[in-house]
Parts: sequence; structure tokens; C-alpha cells
Amino acid sequence: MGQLRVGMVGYAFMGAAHSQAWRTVNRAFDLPLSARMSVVCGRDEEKVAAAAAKFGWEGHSTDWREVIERDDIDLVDICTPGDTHREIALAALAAGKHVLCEKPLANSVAEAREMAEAAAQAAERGVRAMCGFNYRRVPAVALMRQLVAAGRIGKIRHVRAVYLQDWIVDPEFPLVWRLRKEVAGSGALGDIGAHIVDLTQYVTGQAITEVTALTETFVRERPLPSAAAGLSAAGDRSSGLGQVTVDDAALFLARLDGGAVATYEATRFATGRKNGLRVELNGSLGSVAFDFERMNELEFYDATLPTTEQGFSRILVTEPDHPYLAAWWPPGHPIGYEHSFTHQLRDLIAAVAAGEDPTPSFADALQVQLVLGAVERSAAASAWVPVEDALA
Ligand code: SOE
Repeated sequence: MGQLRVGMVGYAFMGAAHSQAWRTVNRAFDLPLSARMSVVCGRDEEKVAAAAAKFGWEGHSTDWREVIERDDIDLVDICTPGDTHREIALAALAAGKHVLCEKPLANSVAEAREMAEAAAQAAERGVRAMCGFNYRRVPAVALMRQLVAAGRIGKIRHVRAVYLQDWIVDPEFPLVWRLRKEVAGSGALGDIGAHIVDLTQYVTGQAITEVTALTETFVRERPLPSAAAGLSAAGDRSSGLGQVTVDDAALFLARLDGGAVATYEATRFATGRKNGLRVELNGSLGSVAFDFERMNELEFYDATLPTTEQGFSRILVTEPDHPYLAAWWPPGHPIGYEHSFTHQLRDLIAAVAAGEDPTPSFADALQVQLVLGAVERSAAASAWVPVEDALA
């Protein structure tokens, strides 16, 4: 069997999740290519060497350019903060490497557009690029899309989406990179709002055409982090204070091109909500609702049933006939967050092997970035703003 030799850049939260998926994907799924965890890359030699040993990479490097230049690397997996996505992705595509890039694709529409153009050109040379919107690969979400596509909820009228976290409610939580615009691009909007934008467009098959938004930053100054800090970092005022330059929360109304109207809320200040990604669709024939904190379930309301039998039913999404699940456990045995990344790689490897473009493509991710850009412009102008045409 042919190999897909992978170089991954970044080894923090997303790097750990991707490593787990690279390790597992060929054990769970029968695929035409076998993923080989060739090299992991990061700036700190000692830490990246430890990450390589812990996650099971054959080697490590402190120079992503060196990784891209290697002849024995077929795919570059970008798990770094947004400010480096463009440079690494463009160099990798130019060197003929397939690319998987974490979301959001970039820190601005201009960067995302450049990346989508480079990916389109690379595709002509057989080079593939995918953006990592992993929640698409949760089986219940994939089932939601199937039900919608099969017409089971009829014409969609309402899309209601929230992504609620609370990890920065404490004003003493330090100024980690996700709170700095020059590194992250935006705050809750790009980090978690991007997920619900992608997910709702994916399950409905409709694109957002215009938005009216507000954003808020509740805590404008925070302690500087003492070391490279993750989502559970401790605060330390003795190292000084710095400005928060991103949104803590972003809320917006939207219209979709299939006639649906939508509400979106992305916040890191929803006290008690840890990873509350919820989407509900209401259609002319029924409704369907997903909550990531109950990720193995899907709620379905079928308005075509006799009224005496109507009511929300809870589909336990653990059957082998449900998307992706034939590879895992017998009915009733749930899966977790990490499986969404394994499924993402399953689809990526299958597309690369078939010589097809994987989804979400960089063009799909550009469309999400255009929505994020429109939200920012709308919040600044307090006005409805059309989402620019991705192809314009
Ligand atoms: C932090 O908000 C974060 O890790 C996001 O960056 C991920 O994309 C999301 O899946 C979970 O939360």
C-alpha cells in the first residue's frame, strides 16, 4: 500500500488532536494510503522532541521550511495559530505538498483569498488542500445534513446556532495568544463562530448572504502569560498587564441564499457552558437539533406524522448505518471529540488517493472567512452588510 508521509507543524491542543487522528485513522478505516507520522515541527527543540516521543512522530524539526523542502514529505498539516497559516500553506502548496490547515483558514479575507487561489492552482497539479472544520465529521452532524438533503424537514425557515464557552470568564485569566488580534485574527468570532458558520452552511446546503452583527469585549486588560499558556493557563499579574485586542463575544443575524433566516452567538463568557455548540433547524416538515455536549444524539421532529404521534425523538447516533460509525463499536457504544479528527483524516486520505478535492476546500473556508469579515464590518458600522461574493 502507498504511504502518505506527513509533516505536522504545531503540537499544542490541535497538534495533539491531529496526532491522535493520524495514529488511528488507518487502524479504524480501510484506506488506499497509509498515513506515516514522519515529522512534527515546533520552535522549541526540547518541547517538540518531547511531543514527537509522546504523540508517536518518527522525528522532529524546529524549522517548518526544512520540513516543506523534504522530498519524503507528501502532506503538511498546519496546527499553528492563524498568523502563520498563510505563509506555511503557500510554501507547502508551492512545493507540491498536500495541505491540511486548521480553522479559521486565515486571519483576514485577503489572506484567505490568496490561499484559496493558491490551492486552486495547486489542484491543477494534483495537489490537494483542506481546511480543518472537524465538527462536520461528527456522525450526528453528518446525519443532520443527510436528513436535510433528503427533504425530511422540508424547506428550512430558521437556523439557530450558538457556540458557548466560558474559559475566560475570570478577568485574571491571562492574555493568551487567542486574545491577541495580531496572532489570532479575531476572538470568539474566528475561533468558535467560524465553526457554527461552517457547520450551518454545511448542514443546510445554503450560504450566508448578509449579516447584521455586534461584538463585545468585556475584559479589556489581562495579566500577561508567564509562559506559553493554553486554555487552562493561570493568571499572574506580576508579569504585567496587556490589552485584549479581540472580541469576547460575537452575535449576529443572517439571511441564507435558500431563504432561511438565522441567528448566531459565539462567546467565551457563557458561564458554565464548556463547549456548547448547538444548532437547530426548523423546516416546513420538521425540525432537527444537535448539541455537541450530547454529540452522539440528534433530535428530530417529524411534522408529517399524525399529530397523535408527533414529538421530538432522540436518535442515538451509534448505528453502523450512521455516517462513519461502521468503523467503530457495536450500537449503543458512543464515540468522542477525537473521532471527528479521525473522520476528517479518513475523508482527506480518501480524496487524496482518489485524486479529488477534499471538502471543506480552501474555497469553502474562504467563504466562511468572508462571513467573518462581514460580521466585523457590520459590528463596526452597526449596519446590515452583504457577504462579498467569494469568486468576485
Ligand atoms: C478554543 O476555543 C477551542 O479549542 C477552539 O479553538 C476549537 O476550534 C474548538 O473546537 C474548541 O475550542
